[in-house]
Amino acid sequence: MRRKALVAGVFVLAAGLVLWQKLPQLELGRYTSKPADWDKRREKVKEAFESSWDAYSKYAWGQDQFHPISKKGSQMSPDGLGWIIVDSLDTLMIMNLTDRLSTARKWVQRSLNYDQDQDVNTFETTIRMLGGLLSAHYLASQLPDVSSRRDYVYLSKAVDLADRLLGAYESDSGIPYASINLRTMKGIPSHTDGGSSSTAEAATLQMEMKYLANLTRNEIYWRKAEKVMKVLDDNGMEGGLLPIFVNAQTGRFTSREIRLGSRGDSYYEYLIKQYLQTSGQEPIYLEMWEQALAGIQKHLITTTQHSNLKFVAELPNGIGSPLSPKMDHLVCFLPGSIALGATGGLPEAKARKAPGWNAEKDQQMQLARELTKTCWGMYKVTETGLAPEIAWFNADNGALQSTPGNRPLPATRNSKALWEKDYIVKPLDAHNLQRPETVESLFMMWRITNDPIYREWGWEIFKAFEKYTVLNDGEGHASLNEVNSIPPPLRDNMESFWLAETLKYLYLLFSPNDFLPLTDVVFNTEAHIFPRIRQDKFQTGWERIPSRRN
Ligand code: DMJ
Repeated sequence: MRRKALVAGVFVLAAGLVLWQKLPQLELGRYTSKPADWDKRREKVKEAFESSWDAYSKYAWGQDQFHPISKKGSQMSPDGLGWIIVDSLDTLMIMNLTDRLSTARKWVQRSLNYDQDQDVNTFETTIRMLGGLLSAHYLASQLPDVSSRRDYVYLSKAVDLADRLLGAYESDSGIPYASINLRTMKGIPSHTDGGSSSTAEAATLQMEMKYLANLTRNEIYWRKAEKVMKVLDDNGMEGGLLPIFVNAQTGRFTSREIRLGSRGDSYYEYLIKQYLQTSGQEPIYLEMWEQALAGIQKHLITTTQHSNLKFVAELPNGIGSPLSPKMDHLVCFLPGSIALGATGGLPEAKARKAPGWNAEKDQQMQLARELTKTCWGMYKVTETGLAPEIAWFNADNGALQSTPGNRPLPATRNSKALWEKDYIVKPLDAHNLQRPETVESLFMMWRITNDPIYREWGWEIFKAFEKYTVLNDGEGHASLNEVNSIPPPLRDNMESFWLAETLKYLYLLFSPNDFLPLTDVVFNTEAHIFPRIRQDKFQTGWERIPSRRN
C-alpha cells in the first residue's frame, strides 16, 4: 500500500514537473521559474561564438563568406574584404577572446587591403567594415586585456576605407550611390530599382562618418553624411514617413512604398541614434524621430484580429492607401529603438523621475513592450522556435484601412489558441538568416525596463538556435531554409551578422548591466559600438524647412 502511494506520489510529482516546465511555452506572457544563472548562460553564448568562429577559421580563414555545410569559404572581391573578420573584431573583444583577437588583428594589419578594383555596396561596407574598424578602435582603448591605447591599426584602415567611400556621395544631390568602386572611388547607381538608392541605405552611414570625423577632426566625413539628411528631409514627406527609394541625382523619391522593413528600417533607427550619439547636441534628429514615430503610430501600427497584438504594417502605395499586413523580421529593431528614444538609455525607473518625462513617453514605452511581444511571438509560433524572415498577420479589413491609429483598440484576449491564429508564415518567407533584430530589442528592453522576461525570451531564442542551427558534426552554425520543418533544412551559409550582432546582443543581454552602459555608448545598425560624443567639434550644418516640421 505504502509502495503504491509512493509510486503515485512520484508520478504526480513528475507530471507536475513536466507541466511546470511546459508552462513557459503555453503563454506569450509571464515566466514563473526560479532565478537563472545568467553568468552560465552568458558562457554558453560565448561557447557558441567560439564554435562558429573556430569553424570559420579552420575552413575559410580570410574569406568573406563561410559555407559551413560544404566547409569552404568564398570571396566577394579578388583579395577579400575582411567581411567576417572585421565584422567580428569587437565581439572578440567583448568576449575577451584574446588569442583569437590577436590572430584577427594580425590579419587586418598584414592582409587587409581595400585598394581593389571592386564594386561594393556603399551601405553594407560602411556599417560592417567602417563600423567594425571604428568600434574595434574604440573598444581597444576601453576594455582591459584587449589592446594598447596606442594601437592605430584599426583607425588607419578605417580612414583609408572611408576616403574610398567618399566617392559614393558625389552625385548631383549628395545622396550616395548604391555602390562604389574601391579603387576608382567612383559611385555607381544601383543595377536594379531603376538606378535608385534605397532610403535606409542612404541614411544609415551618418554615425560611422560622424564618429570618424570626430576622431580625425576631418570635417568632410561629417558634412557628406549629414547632407543626406537634409536632402531627404527637404522632400517634406507627410508624417515623417519616407518612401523606400530615392534618386541619387535629383534627391527625390522614386516610389510611394513606405515600410519599416527592408530598405526603410535603419533610416528611422539612425534618427534617434544620431541624436544620442552627439549627446543631445543635435535636437534636429530628435525632432525628426518624434515626428516619424508619431507617423508610424498614426499610419502603420495596427492590431491583429484575434488577440489584439500590435504590429507594424506596410503601405505599398503610400499614405492614404490600404495597409498590407506584412512585417519583416527586420522591423523588430523598432521596439528597442523606441525604448532608447523614450529613456535616452537610462533605466526606465530613473528616466520616469527625470525632468521631461511625460504621458507621451509613457505611451511609447507601452508600445515598445507590445511590439517586443509581437516579435517574440514570431519565434514562439514556429516549430523550431526561430522566426521566419517575414510574418503576415490576420487583421480584419477595418484594421487595414488607412490611418488605423485613429481606431479604438479592442480589449486584449491573450490565450495561445487565439494569438497563434494571428501569425501566418508563408513558405517563401519561412527561412531564418540568424538575424539579430529581436534579440537586439530584447537587450535594449532588458537594460531599460529591468524586466527579466526579456532575458528569458532571449534564452529561449538562444536555445532554439543551439538546437536547430548547429551543424551535425558540431562545427559552427548555419542559417535555416525553413523554420517550420523538424528537423529544419540547413542553408549552406553563416551570415557575418550572426557573429557581429546576434551573438553579441545575446552575450550582452546576459551580462551585468554596467558592462557597456547604454548611457555611454550607442550601437550602430550592425551592433558596432561607438562612444557618445560629448565634445562639439562640429555643429549641425543644416536646418529644416519650417513647413516640413508637421
Ligand atoms: C544587418 O546588416 C544590419 O542589422 C542591418 O541594419 C539590417 N540587416 C542586417 C541584419 O539583419
